[in-house]
Amino acid sequence: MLYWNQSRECMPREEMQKLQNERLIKTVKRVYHNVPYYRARMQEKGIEPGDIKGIEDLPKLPFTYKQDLRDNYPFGTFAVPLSEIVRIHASSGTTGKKTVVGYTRSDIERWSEVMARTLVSAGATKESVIQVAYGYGLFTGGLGAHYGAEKLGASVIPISGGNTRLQVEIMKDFGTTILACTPSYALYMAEEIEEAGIKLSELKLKAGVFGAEPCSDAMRNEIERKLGILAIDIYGLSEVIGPGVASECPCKCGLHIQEDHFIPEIIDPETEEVLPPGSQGELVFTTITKEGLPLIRYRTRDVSSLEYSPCACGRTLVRMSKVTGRTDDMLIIRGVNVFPSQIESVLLEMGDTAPHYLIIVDRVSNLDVMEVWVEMTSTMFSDEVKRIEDIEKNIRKRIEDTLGLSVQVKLVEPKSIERSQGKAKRVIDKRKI
Ligand code: DLL
Repeated sequence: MLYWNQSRECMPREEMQKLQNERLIKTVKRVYHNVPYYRARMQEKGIEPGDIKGIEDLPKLPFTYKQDLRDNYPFGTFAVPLSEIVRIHASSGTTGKKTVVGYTRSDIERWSEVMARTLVSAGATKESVIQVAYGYGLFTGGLGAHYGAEKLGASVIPISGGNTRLQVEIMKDFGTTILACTPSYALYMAEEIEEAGIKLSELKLKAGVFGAEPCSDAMRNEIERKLGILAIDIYGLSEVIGPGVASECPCKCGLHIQEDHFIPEIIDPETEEVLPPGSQGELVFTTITKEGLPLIRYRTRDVSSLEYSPCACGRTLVRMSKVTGRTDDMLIIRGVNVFPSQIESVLLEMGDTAPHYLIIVDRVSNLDVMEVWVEMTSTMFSDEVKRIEDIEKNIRKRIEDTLGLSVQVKLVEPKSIERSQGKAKRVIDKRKI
């Protein structure tokens, strides 16, 4: 099987644009009438749904930011009553509150469809045994891949993340053919396989769909070599739907965006101007089929570019280049999105220490590790060791509860963290991705 939905994935451009026009017009009407937030933003810009006749009118519409979703926390930007929502997921916000996303029953159906396309582009079929080692829960990775795999009719192993020894044992015993997890976890598993003395010939693994964090070509090559598989980069974000927004095909020359559901634009993050195809800039998405949480011109903060030329795989869907960075300071640590401001909020709320901190991220044995250095106040510095240790422990617990990630906390001497004259340097990222 080459495609899951050939008529859509290989649709001639003019037909795709016609479909996008129709769907965009409907979406704009829907948000204007159902979401007070969008109505207000469009009124501010002096536009009405009738002004949007097709995708050429996209630049007339206002942008949506992560902050807008937070301001309307939790359900304020949903376009349907809660009784129509069958699933709620969430991802990290920049500070305390999460970004909440809701799906109607038919949103889940569409999400499964785009994830089935993604899995098929990695070579999955109904004969495949798919080990879903993305986290299940508020994170969209696990259930997104799960529903796509079930729609395809494959056999799904919903193992979720962690417990690597068991992952490897199951991979061997159940004959997993497709692995779904973050690329760094795939490398970690490769190591575990080696340590467990399992030979690649004892496994049936053929391919992996790896995403949720950046993966360079060098890292991909290493995964492919160590696991003896085809490694496909898959991209998505909770706000837009979760995984399933875009995925590579075996040609590995960009990620095909599921354009019949999501319209991409590349903008200059400073001037907010739309840039021509091929230019690098910030990726912006408008969803055109979602019911629960339709998004108009959502600022992803991911840096990429768009390529419209035909792909050797036969798909006509536009390709986005691998995400190379972000226009904000979000870090992705073991697949979890972390904003330095979340850590700052915890420290300020606790108020035990000075407001100076430094986050140090590294990759040790293919696993991301994060250490937070926090400066003691001068009074604290003269305190007894036991009290300092207690504070350290409390800070660690609060940060771990907030991020859902384990961290190391180190209290350091007053004035030992370098002060900045301009923008404070809060993060040292030593990972070579
Ligand atoms: O990471 C959804 C996902 C799950 C995608 C599983 C792929 C596989 P969020 O937690 O909302 O959703 O994080 C979204 O992660 O804006 C990017 O910065 C980053 N990201 C996701 N996929 C990739 C990728 C999921 N393939 C944020 N390459 C996005 C680089 C990625 N960064």
